[in-house]
Amino acid sequence: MTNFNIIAFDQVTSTNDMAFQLAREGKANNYSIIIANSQTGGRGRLDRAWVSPIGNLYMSLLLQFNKIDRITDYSFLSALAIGEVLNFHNIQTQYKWPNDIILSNKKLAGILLQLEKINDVYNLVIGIGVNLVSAPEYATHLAEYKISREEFLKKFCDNFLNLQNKYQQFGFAIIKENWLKNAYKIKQQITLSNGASGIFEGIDDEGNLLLLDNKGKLHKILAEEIL
Ligand code: BT5
Repeated sequence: MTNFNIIAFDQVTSTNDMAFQLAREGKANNYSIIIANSQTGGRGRLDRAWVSPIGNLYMSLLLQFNKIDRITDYSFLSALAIGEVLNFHNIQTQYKWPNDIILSNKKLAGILLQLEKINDVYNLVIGIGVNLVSAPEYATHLAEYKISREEFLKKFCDNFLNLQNKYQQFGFAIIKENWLKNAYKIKQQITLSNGASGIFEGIDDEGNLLLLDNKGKLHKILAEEIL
């Protein structure tokens, strides 16, 4: 049985930064989880800020590998682990490509993967923010459901291990299949941050978005946002 080692802080700049710092110091290792009550420099992708007041969940799960490819598989796997916690509470969310969790068309949670090689070991940090009690006005939260941070974290860890077992046995296909069942705007018209628009057909075996343009041509999108 894998033991998650939870290391808790009151306030940090970012739990992802703290995870790397502790990994460098040998104080965090495989399956360590850094949590904090609040973050002063919470981050999203492309250095965007993650609003991080007290009360929500800010966590970073550290995984260590001797060799790693297919890092982004873990982004989809983590999204499923979050989605399944919410399903358990009868909350139906959707997965927005590449890494958001959406509730009633608004962002509820985000995932930030970062990788750093330290002494020949690949340290993958999966940073997760879930709005348990509050959110910026353009986003949404779970306050009415009264889910504690501890409860959420415990369920997340169970789900993560389950999914990771399946992933190790069956590969990305099993993750992809489940992710697609709940994908936000799937088979609908979407516009991307690069201005391209078309039908969101699905994702490929690398997790790239497949966009069908109005001339019937399928485009593989590696890194844009759905607007
Ligand atoms: C993400 O980035 O969605 C990844 C967020 C990961 C946050 C966690 S918290 C624990 C760990 N430590 C960190 O420092 N980070 C991770 P992205 O897809 O780039 O989305 C960022 C955008 O989401 C921002 O530009 C805002 O528009 C929006 N946003 C910021 N704070 C939010 C919040 N609390 N809830 C919902 N949306 C938010």
